[in-house]
Amino acid sequence: MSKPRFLLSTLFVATLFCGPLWGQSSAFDRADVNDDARVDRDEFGRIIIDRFDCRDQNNDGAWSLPECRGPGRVTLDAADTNNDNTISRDELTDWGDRRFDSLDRNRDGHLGIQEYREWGLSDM
Ligand SMILES: [Ca+2]
Ligand SMILES: [Ca+2]
Ligand SMILES: [Ca+2]
Repeated sequence: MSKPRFLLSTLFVATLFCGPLWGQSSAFDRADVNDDARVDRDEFGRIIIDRFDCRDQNNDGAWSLPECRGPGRVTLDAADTNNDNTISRDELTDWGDRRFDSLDRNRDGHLGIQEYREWGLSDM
């Protein structure tokens, strides 16, 4: 494989797993694993953990400050409950639970596309 093609393929795979390249409905479709047109708590949690694994570049099981760049800073402030300036997997899971509850405005235990759209990965 030529170098430009290799770089393009790498970019594609990284985007596929680490961030949205397509519109919100595609992001919603990817989150909605069982295709029931809504995102439940487990599906939401899976997205959160996928993001965690992608961002944990040194594989130490936590997000440190450099790994929380950009919008991730918002998550750091909200999720770092023990104030050690890193986010553990458990802290992120707990934050995801709270975030799910705040997004689920009609309290039906699912995120519809409108509710999910409000999130849009903007705080991770
Ligand atoms: Ca679903
Ligand atoms: Ca922490
Ligand atoms: Ca809902």
